[in-house]
This record gives sequence, C-alpha cells and structure tokens, in this order.
Amino acid sequence: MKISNKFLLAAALTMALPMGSAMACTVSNWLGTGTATDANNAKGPPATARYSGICALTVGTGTYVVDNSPGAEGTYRARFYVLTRSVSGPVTIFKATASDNGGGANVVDVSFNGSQFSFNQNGSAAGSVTGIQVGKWYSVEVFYKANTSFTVKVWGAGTGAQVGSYSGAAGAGTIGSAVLGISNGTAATAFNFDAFESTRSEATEIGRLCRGDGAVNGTRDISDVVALFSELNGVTYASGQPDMNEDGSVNINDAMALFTVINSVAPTCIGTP
Ligand SMILES: [Ca+2]
Ligand SMILES: [Ca+2]
Repeated sequence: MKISNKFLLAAALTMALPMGSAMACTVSNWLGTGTATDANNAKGPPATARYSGICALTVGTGTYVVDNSPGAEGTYRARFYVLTRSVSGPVTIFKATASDNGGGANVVDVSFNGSQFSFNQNGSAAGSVTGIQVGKWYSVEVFYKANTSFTVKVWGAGTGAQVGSYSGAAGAGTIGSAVLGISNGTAATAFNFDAFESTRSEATEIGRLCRGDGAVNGTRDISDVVALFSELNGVTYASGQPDMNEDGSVNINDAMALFTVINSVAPTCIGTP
C-alpha cells in the first residue's frame, strides 16, 4: 500500500489569508479524536501557536489523530513539528503501530518528559535526545526500516544546528498506522503540532521547514521581513514560517532574529542556518 504524503494542514491553508477572514482548519484526512485549531484571529497574533501556515493541531491529554494509510510498511519515514509544553510525566507524542487505529504493538514511539525526547522501537528503549526546552517548536524526523535501522533527528528551538539525533538497530515490526498527539501520559497544558509529513523514502529526508521563511520563497530575505511585519501590523498572516526563534509566538524578536540571519549568516534555506 502506498503511503501518500499526509499534511496536517489542508493545502488551502498554506495561502496567505487576510486577518479576520472566514476559514476553517481541518484534520479531515486523519482519524481519531484530535481537532484542528484555527489560529486565525480578527486582528493581531494568531489565536493559537502554529509553525507554518495558519492552522495547528492542538491536543490535550488523551487526544490525538490517526493516519491509517500505512499498510504493513517495513520502511517508514515521518516528520512533524511539536510545540513542547509542561508535563507531569512522560507523554507519548507520536507512535507508529502494527495495526490500524494505533492498535497492535508499538513499532516506534516518541515521548517527551519535560526535558528530553525518548524513543522506543519494537517495545524496547532505543535512545533519547536531551536538553529539550518547554515552549519551543521542534522538528522531529523518524526513520524506521525493519530489521535494519531506526533513526531520529531533532531540530528546533530557534537554532540552526541539529539539536540531537539517535541511530540504532531496528526489530522486525511493520507499521500499520501512525498516531500524532498525546496518546499516553498526562499533559499539563495542550500541545500544538504542525506540518506532519510521512513517506516511504529511505534515501530522502523530509527535513525541517525553512525557519523564518514567512513568504515561502525558499530563502530568507526582505520579503520575509515584509511578510512578518504585515502579520505584526494585523494585515495578513505570513503563509510560511515566520516564527524565526521558534518560541511559539510571532513578534518583534522574530524580526530581530531574521535580520541577523539575513545580514550575517547565509540566508539560504539550504543547510542549517
Ligand atoms: Ca523567504
Ligand atoms: Ca517567535
């Protein structure tokens, strides 16, 4: 069975939208108990944090969405963004399981305990990435190949460099569904998720979105400054990723971070700036 790319956000939501315009966010291409939150606001900052576009998935304890399009996949890759929040113990934020609807054995899962992401494969602890902050957007990319390898790469928190990674062996399980949200544990406050994609590609990483590319033109330049200030001035939301410092809000600090990249670091979206 083919895994199509699954975007958390409907294609229409990637367009720049006038503030106050009527629109709906949807998770209609997912199953489960999660609901999309429309970040659109009459004027001013979005009603909830989003990473890209204008919508995000906002989920509390026991709330998640399910993708049943995988079918006994031995090779599976997924990338999602999570805005970390306080927890009272480890919470599972992503898992891929053997059967549909999150059923069957956990083949891979990612949990967050307030300071680190921890990874399991086929029921065994695999590794972790430490130093994870609360209240920051992180890009988490998982790659699994049965009987071969399991890797996780983490970027985010407003830094260009990779935050951390894990690489190890994989067991024999195959993947029948993916679950995004708080499927286990207790979240003190709601988490936001955004920009989920999955593929069967072994060779091609999905990678992080271009941080600060609010105008979605593939580089960091003056057009992103214009897009950012248009949002700050209550005119039009940036259609790309204006949250340059990845702290869950779009404000003047993002403009300062954007200027720094444009002026002193390679502004291209290629690489890790
Ligand atoms: Ca740009
Ligand atoms: Ca920000």
